[in-house]
Amino acid sequence: MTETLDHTPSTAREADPFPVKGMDAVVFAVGNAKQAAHYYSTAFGMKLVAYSGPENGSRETASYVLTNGNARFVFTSVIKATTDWGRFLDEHVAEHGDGVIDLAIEVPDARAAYAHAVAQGATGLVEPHELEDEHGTVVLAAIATYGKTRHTLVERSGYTGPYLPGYTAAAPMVEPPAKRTFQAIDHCVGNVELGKMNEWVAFYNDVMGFTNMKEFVGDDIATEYSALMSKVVADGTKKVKFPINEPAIAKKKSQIDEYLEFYNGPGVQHIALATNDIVATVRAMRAAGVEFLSVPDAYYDTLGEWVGDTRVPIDELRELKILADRDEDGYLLQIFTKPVQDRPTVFFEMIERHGSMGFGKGNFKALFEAIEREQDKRGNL
Ligand code: TYF
Ligand code: FE
Repeated sequence: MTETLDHTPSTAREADPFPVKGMDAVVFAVGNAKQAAHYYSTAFGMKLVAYSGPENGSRETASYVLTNGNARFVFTSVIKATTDWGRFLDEHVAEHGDGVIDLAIEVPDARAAYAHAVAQGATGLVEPHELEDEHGTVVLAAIATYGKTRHTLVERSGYTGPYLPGYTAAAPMVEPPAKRTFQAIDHCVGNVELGKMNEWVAFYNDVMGFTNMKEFVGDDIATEYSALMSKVVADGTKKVKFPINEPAIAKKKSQIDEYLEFYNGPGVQHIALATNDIVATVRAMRAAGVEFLSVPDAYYDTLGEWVGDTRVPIDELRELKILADRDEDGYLLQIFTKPVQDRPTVFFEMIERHGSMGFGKGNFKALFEAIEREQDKRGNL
């Protein structure tokens, strides 16, 4: 037997098998992308930057691209389905209501990322291919994740267009707010069926080399009040963070079961948006009509005792119903919207981090009780 020496430099040997640059976009399939774009402009303070539709060569779908800092959302609707893609979108909206179809990830090398993912067992949905226009070339590929959700792998390599080839720059729908409401996607949460959480955690471990973050909601806490189990996977730089929830058996129907029932399967539950002034953000969003979950006043009576000093006085947190949590690394402020469509499915979180890399574990009890009060209002007992 001959011995093979490994001449690979140690840096390359230890290199991340699936390097990522960050979230590229959250893509929603909706019934009316024009109105969704308006809501995310006026209520979430985002800015329309690009458009694709019949006016610029896309006769089947209309897509609106909105940004806020590094965060990018795309809203797509079918105009008239003529291909499998249009029929997929039509069916998606009929079955799931408005929802997320794609958590697109920017990668330095889409071909390598796709090859690695598929070799590690991912289902390939779109083979790597180039798209080109006068602004440059991008490489796209896509793999499947939970439910009908996908991860498009986007290699931008210097592309200078407003989004992707096929899109043209668009003027904002309304004057964007003077003060930015948020600047990045902090994490994207998936709900999967009972017993599937660990499979999906293993998927991200194997396919993307993501590692488990320390915060998780285990059996003990689940059965007591949360009726869910949750684990968080993240890339090595912690720029892309994906918590995965599954329902747990409890006295009442789990909030995750409610989602799975009304979404008709697994999918994206919430998107957390990072802000550096949650007070201003929540004031602006409330003024624009966004509804947030409320915790009882009693939460604030004891908050100072365990959270200590935060940038925002407790009275202001109390007024706006913002939650706070602290761990060994620092603290965070967070708040959750009610579902943003009639189905009790997708919602948003606004989060202001000061050192803490957690997800608000100290708030799970108060938060989950607030969610249960909303479930009760919907007749869910
Ligand atoms: O992303 C998280 O883990 C936190 C907490 O249904 C959370 O935002 C977890 C589950 C849930 C709502 C919030
Ligand atoms: Fe969250």
